[in-house]
Amino acid sequence: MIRKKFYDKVTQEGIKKAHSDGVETIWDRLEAQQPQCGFGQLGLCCRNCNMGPCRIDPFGEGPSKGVCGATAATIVSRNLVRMIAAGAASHSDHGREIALAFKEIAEGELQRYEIKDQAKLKQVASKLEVDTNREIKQIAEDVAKIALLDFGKQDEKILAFANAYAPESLKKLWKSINVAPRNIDREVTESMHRTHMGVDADHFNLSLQGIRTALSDGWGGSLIGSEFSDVMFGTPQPVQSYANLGVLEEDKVNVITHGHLPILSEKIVEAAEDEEMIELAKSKGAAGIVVAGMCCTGNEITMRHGIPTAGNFLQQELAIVTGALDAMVVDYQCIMPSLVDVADCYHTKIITTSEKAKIPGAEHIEFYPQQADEIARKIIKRAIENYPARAKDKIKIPSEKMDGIVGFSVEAIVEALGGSLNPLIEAIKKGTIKGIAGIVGCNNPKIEQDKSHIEVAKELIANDILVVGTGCWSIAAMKAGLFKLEGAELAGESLKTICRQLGIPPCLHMGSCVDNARILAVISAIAETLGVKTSDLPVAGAAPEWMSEKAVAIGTYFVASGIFTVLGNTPPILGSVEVVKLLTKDIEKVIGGKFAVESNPHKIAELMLRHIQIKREQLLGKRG
Ligand code: BF8
Ligand code: SF4
Repeated sequence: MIRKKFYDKVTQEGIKKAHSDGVETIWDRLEAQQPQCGFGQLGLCCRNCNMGPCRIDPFGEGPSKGVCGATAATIVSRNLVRMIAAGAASHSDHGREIALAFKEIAEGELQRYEIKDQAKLKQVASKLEVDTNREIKQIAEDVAKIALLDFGKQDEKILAFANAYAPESLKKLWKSINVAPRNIDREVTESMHRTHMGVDADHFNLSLQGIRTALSDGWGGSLIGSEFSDVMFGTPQPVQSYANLGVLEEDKVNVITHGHLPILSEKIVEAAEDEEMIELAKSKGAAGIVVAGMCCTGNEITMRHGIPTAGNFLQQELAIVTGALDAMVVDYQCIMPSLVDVADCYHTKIITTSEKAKIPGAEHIEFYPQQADEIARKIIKRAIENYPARAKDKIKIPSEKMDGIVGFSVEAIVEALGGSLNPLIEAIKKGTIKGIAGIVGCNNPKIEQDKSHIEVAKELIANDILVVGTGCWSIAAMKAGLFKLEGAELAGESLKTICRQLGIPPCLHMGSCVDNARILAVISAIAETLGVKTSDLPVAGAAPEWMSEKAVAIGTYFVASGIFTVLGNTPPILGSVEVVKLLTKDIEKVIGGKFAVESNPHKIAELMLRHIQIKREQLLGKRG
């Protein structure tokens, strides 16, 4: 094993059990991959055409150019732009699916879902300058139309959603350097075009397109996904929930819904609450049905209903290793194909549901929103029927689970503050809250699971920084008790007092990865109220344990929205000094934000604190 020590004891025990059951896990496979390709790690390998693959010698002894003449800077930046494009495409394709379902609801074609939050719809509509003094159906139709046009309009104008939501200062800046996103699909397509053999070779120019593509995600695809999910399923409000594998129950049918799409997970939750299903479970000898989430779809249903979360990215195999998981229902993104191999050693059914994401060896039950209820019941039924197949001697559910308060949408934060963001802004001005930090992103087996997530957050709150976050960070934070009201005990004196007054934890769960749009909204609103640029605010971001291409897109749109962002492990860019210098230094003058790379959690926090301190001094000095 590469790592003998695990921050989360549940993971430690799970790995031990996996090994004694003869199961290989992600950590074993990482070890088997060592040493990983040095060219790949540096971003110096190109296989964008069949004159290659080409690789550049980082030591200057071998070739310094590809067959076509591409330099290290060209190759590294092209590879990075492709990562951003894949990440943006993933979030945005998810956003599109939500928008399409929303359009059908608006048109009365999809009866299985409804517009649960009409007030939110009106709020979105008025931002988009859609007349809200009409029937809900008409408003919804217009809003859906605008969203879908953002995926395919052919003019040069900025996305309607980005135009409606981004602060004027950011839009002006984006326009001035020609990175305002025009069309969500177009930016991804153009990124693929520019990185084709023999197109864009200028690393700066390529990086600008990377930025434009990332912005089409953060202020486009993700934002649409997040806002429409609120309209369709309800805007999250504070609710108690639980996290870690201990949420599974031995005497009940256990179903985990894993992936990203709330259109599916919402219906799985409903189906499991169906009396008929509960009776069926009882007829098989179970005491009931537990639905738990995993990864971001888990975040979606915990935020809206307090449904427990079984774990974050690195725990997906270990959930099966409990021997008590009757079905894992997956849609797409962050789902390891290895789940099927792990499930082979137990009785768990892996059920794929998206036509876009099939796994050899899994059972495929395709999910259509038009038949959502029937299909969700069919899936739950499969889990129930599988309950008697458990091997009793293989069952071991860890007892650990942690409670916490989740559900901090922007609306919920505003409500907790008494109706506006002003008390937060005043607290920042006074210094009782020194600043805001966003911590987001994945787990990565190269990093001790959850350790950086938690230690960075703890150090920030101890320094009176309010921490908000999403994705697998949120699940880590919840498991560590940072979403408990008592979590405030770990905060600095003034943050502690504020948390007690407001009845909020010191770290706020803002949702899934597409909900990073919520963080952008809070930051933008604060900047606009203060009449400053987002890059002037005492705000910093971090993705301490990132691994996915989506995280690269997120980091990039945060930077391009003026936020200093620390990455906890190195992206594959070290092969080009020019690209490194651009992204960690020069880009700040262009766009207001920049990246830093640092793996030590204490140093990550230090970098963020220093940045926040500098911005505080500048901001308060400027404001007199
Ligand atoms: O979209 S944080 S491991 S689950 S990519 Fe994946 Fe990373 Fe988790 Fe959600 Ni986000
Ligand atoms: Fe090699 Fe250029 Fe082809 Fe890349 S695009 S594989 S560097 S020849």
